[in-house]
Amino acid sequence: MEKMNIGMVGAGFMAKAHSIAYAGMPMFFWPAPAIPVKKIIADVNETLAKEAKEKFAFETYTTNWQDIVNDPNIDVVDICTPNNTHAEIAIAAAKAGKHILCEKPLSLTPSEAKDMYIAARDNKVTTMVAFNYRRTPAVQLAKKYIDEGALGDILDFRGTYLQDWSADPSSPLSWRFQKDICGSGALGDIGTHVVDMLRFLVGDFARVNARTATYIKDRPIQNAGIDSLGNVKADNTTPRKPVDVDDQCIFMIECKNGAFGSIEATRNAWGRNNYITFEIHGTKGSVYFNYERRDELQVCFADDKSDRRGFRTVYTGPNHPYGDGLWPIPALGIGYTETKIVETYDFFKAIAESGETSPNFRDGYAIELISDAILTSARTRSWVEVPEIEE
Ligand code: SOE
Repeated sequence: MEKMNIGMVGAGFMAKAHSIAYAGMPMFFWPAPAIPVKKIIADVNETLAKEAKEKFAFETYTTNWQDIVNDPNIDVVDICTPNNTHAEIAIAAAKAGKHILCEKPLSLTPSEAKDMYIAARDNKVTTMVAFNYRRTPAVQLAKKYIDEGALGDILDFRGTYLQDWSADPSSPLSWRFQKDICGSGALGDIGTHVVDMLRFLVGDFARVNARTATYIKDRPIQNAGIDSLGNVKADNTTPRKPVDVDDQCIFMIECKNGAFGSIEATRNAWGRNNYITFEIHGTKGSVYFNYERRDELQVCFADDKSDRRGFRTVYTGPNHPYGDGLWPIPALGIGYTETKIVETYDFFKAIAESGETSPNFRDGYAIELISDAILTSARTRSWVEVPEIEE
């Protein structure tokens, strides 16, 4: 069976998630489209890189990502670094003929995303952006129902991504709160996950109308290092710096197919953990999904008899998307890891079959255009058209 040599850039939270996925993918999906081989991991912090080599079972490590891109034995470059580094690494990797898995969001700006998309297209490499939540089997089941026409014409939808890990003002000013590193706050970090899911489920966005807010105006400085996601609080002697990104983003959406909806994203919602939800209404039925109950999809079909019509729970398992590879009993428990394993499977399958998968860099570019329109709308307090992709 073909092997695929991986070079990973970044040794933090996403490096762990992706490393587990490389190890687990062949155990769930056999015969695997290829066997991932964890060759090199890079991090600017040598201590982190050295530790990650051991912890995530790579053959070697480096502090220089160019060693990975320039290594002729590397097939795939996996970008697990903060958003401001994605473009330089991805464009160099594409020009070196490497297939690329890049963490979300794709880039800081639509211009960077366009350059990344064109570099990948012109060098004929397969790409994926790690919007993993769409690969939850229950989300794929919703897509199956929609594509089969079981919900009829889609009328409206609403999505949320609510967390509370940065609701405490003593949560540090990590890279996720510095515009020159992250691009935007809740919108880019978590709102784009819901944008990806609802583009996938309902269709392309035509125009948006948004509001953003920054509730916590300054935070304790965090000097580089891994983002502790609010689990490490700074004491009140630590100097503070202003926050220049959104804490909250709420926006309305008109889709090209006429569907109308809204999305809310904030990391300051006390009591909400990883509260990714959507509810979609069609002329023949509705679906509701809550990632915190991710084995379940709530469904209601208009042609149910009137004395028994209502939302009922479908528990995903072997008879549902990816069921041939995942656990053999419904509701045995899909986890975050399984969504990353499915992501890796689809990415490697696309490479092996020299096909395309999604979300790829073209989708990532489209999402950057949507994010930019959202921020413009919030600034101008008006509806803003989402530009077409410039091929
Ligand atoms: C922080 O909000 C975060 O780690 C996001 O960056 C991830 O994309 C999401 O999957 C979990 O929360």
